[in-house]
Amino acid sequence: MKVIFSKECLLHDPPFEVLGGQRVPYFEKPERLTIIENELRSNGFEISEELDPDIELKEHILRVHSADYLDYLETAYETWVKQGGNEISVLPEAFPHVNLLKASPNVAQTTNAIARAGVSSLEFTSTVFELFRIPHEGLYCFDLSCPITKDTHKATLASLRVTLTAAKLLSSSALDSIFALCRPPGHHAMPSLCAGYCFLNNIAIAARFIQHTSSPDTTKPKVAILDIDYHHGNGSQAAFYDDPSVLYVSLHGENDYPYFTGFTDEQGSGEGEGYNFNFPLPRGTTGDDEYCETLQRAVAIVQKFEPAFVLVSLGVDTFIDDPISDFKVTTSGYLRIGGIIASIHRPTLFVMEGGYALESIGKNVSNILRGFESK
Ligand code: OKP
Ligand code: ZN
Repeated sequence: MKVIFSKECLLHDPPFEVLGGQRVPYFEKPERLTIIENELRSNGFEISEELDPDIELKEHILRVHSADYLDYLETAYETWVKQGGNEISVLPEAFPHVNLLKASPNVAQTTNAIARAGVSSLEFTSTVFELFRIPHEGLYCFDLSCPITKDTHKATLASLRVTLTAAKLLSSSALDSIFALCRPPGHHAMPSLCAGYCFLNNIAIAARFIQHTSSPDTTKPKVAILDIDYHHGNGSQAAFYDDPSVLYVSLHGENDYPYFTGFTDEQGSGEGEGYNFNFPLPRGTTGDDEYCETLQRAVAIVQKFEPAFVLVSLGVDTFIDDPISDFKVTTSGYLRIGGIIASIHRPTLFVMEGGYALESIGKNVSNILRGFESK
């Protein structure tokens, strides 16, 4: 399987995040990628750092994200520093909660740069921000895991270019599969929100990219997203919630981050009803057998959909020793998982998402890909 990678993905390197009420070293580290890269190399995978320069990223990003959010990601660091913020990173400390705004519409008039509240009633959005020169950060973020450093924007674009280069190769040649080895990850990112280490939703943008760049005389290809990261991909779910041409199926830890999404009764809306499937699994007890059993059911749903392409949100934070997750999947379990995904028999794009156990992340990812290939 060919692997696409870029060193620019390593540029995003915030020193800390706030987790469990504490300041802790950032879990989503650049080393994650270099460890995987080295392991894949020593397993004989071909790794290409040649990215496609012709893909107009912005055009494709705008199919999933809003223009003002994109503008925010591009300028947030600069604006923050200019207004006296620290030079480490942009990190909000107050969020324009809808109930706060309902009670006091005047919060939109704050000009206090230190409060860093990023306030607006949701109807006003960015126009008012520009008018009053109000800091944006709280508006475009829903947790404390997404510090924006000097190079974050550059890294997020590299991450996306890796993904779209891989998507283009898969959809334009006769490849069975390809792996986008990228970070920051994407599946939590919403149209106008970063969170869960995610800024741009790589896999959602790739799904739209494939649909929009396929030959005009064929019908729009159906795409299935299979999300095997430990966390529910709220952003990917939201991007296609009312769209029957993109199926979203996720296995994830029950009652864990992002906490407010991922329940079984989220099944899609309007025309998209019946094209969204969530499989929350119990924390603490879900091991190889339980996981693979549910994955078989998820795969059966994907097969019935008959997608032209399968896009896999590849997280290995389901691993037994993952520091922020609660499943018990083992290193050899990933060989089985790869094999089950291969049984769909469709061209498959793997996109890197989570996985934080540095000692095993390389082997775990390589086992999924090897399991897929040997099936
Ligand atoms: C990103 B990905 C859990 C706190 C979680 C953010 C986790 C983001 C995971 N106790 N904080 O899906 O791997
Ligand atoms: Zn995850």
